Amino acid sequence: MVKYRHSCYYRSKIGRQWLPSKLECEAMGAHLLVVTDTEENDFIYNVLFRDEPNFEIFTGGFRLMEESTYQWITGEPWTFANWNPLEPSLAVWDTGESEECVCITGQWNWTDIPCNQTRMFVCEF
Ligand SMILES: [Ca+2]
Repeated sequence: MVKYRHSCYYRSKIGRQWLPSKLECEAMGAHLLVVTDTEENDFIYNVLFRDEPNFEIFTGGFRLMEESTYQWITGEPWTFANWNPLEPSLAVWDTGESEECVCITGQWNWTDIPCNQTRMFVCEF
């Protein structure tokens, strides 16, 4: 658990699909990571995953299948994003499988991926 500004952050020990990740955070009284500004985004890279440049984690960013815009599970405004220039793609490029969950990657940017993929995740308190 790491404290930063007004929140504490918990790194999962194992990877899960997005929905079980969300539920595990909620069971702890937390929510999946919500990144609301560049300082918090930098904290994730510079502190939480400083020694793991290839990390990939689920966040609390998602979209409804019928919509093309993303939102945070907490309902906080979507005021900041750090998408890869080619993202969000909304679908897997070759299979067309829908992508509805936001993943932060070690390439210093975000991508959307299918929610049924397995990733580590961060809970925010
Ligand atoms: Ca994508």
